[in-house]
Amino acid sequence: MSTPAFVSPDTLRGRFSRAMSDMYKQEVPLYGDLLALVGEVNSKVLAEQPAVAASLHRTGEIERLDMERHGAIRLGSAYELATIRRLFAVLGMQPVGYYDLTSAGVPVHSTAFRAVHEHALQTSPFRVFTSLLRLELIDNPALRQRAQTILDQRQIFTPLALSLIEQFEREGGLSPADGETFVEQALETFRWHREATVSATEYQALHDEHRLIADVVAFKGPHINHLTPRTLDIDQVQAGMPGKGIAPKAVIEGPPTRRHPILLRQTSFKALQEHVAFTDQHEGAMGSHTARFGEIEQRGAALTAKGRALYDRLLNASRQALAGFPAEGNAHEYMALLGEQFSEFPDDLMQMREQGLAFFRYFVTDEGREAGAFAGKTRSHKGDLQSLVEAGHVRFEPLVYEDFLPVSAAGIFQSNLGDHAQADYGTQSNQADFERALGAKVIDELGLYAETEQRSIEQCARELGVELQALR
Ligand code: OOG
Ligand code: NI
Repeated sequence: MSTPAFVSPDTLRGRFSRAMSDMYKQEVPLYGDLLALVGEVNSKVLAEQPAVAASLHRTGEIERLDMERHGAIRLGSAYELATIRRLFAVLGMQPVGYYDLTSAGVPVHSTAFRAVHEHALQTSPFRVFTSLLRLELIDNPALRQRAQTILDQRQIFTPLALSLIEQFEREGGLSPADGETFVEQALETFRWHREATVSATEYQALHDEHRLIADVVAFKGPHINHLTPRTLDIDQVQAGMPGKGIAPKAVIEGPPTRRHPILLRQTSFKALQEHVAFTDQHEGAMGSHTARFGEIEQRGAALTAKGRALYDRLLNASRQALAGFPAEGNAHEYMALLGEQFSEFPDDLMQMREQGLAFFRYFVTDEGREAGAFAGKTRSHKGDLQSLVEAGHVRFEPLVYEDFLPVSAAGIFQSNLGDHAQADYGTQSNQADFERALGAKVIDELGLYAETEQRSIEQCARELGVELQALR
């Protein structure tokens, strides 16, 4: 018997990402306008900054730029989280990282589903920030029980999606036709439903507890709440948004503007007021709910544990120096404080590399290739990466950050929930609970970056016919 030809999960992820974008464009037309603005700014940056363009060409990132986007969903139960993990596995996406948002007053904890290998990321870098509501943080027992009952009764996956997940797990893959069906069926989970699962009064009770609780519990499914394209210059997009009728939040989350971007900078525009029908309402008597918003991001270098510790320290210092949360009134002051603090973070790739602050990918240069061909066997001594870099035989490019930032995520949540939505849940981080609900451990993102970096060094060693020691 011949083995059936399975469609690659990477191909399916690319299709799913496109289908999601098409659906969201129809649901939220402003998203289409935002994509157009991001496209304009990206073309301008590529035309005006040849060094940026050259670096993106060398790493191959240029090919994924237009496909690049992340979405976010909020789930209500362990069943939903564990099943979404299985659903995303069909699309080659694994849970990476643990984010605790409770310390920022949002009763969820989260992970990011994404591809983990650089080749897979190159085919489709689609990611989904996935949060699980922590019902145990609702202190009104009757309301908590009611929310639990509602969530236990809903089924956010179609029967066909569930059976195709089982088939994928049983047989190790899906045929191209089944893959096509799977993409269509999986999309249904993320669709917006105007019909709520609760009455207007129940909605209000949930909403009064926390707006986010209403968003998760009162609806038929975990509607995708934003889809974020990647820009090469977030300051330009932020400045261009009002001209397109889009009102951005006051401050850009993450590090300040730099010559060599690090981690992730994000901004968003306010959630839309949507018409919804509660169970005790009929057409014509609609309620409203704010769920969905728009966001853009600029991605920079992935930082090592040391670089990340420096980032966290400088960010905390900036926020502490600012009395209160960054908002409309103190946006200017906050950006200035951020700029001052971050002058301590070297904005030079050579220094970032030498100080072990960021991850890089290494590539053999044309010179290196020529020298290698001439030198033949004589180079087969234990080479040292640093001397190859200094000789110009190997060059390095920063490895792009593929993940999220908890403080930024909290800022995005807050700006869309309204500034009054903060609650004090203390710090009750519980990764073990999250992983129990997920039915798996989350992958440590730093390990993934180190592996990609190491593979690029091994590739250089092979091409040059030398041995190179591992960096870390
Ligand atoms: C997720 C907010 C976090 C990001 O990019 O950090 C996020 C949500 O609002 O559900 O998407
Ligand atoms: Ni986001």
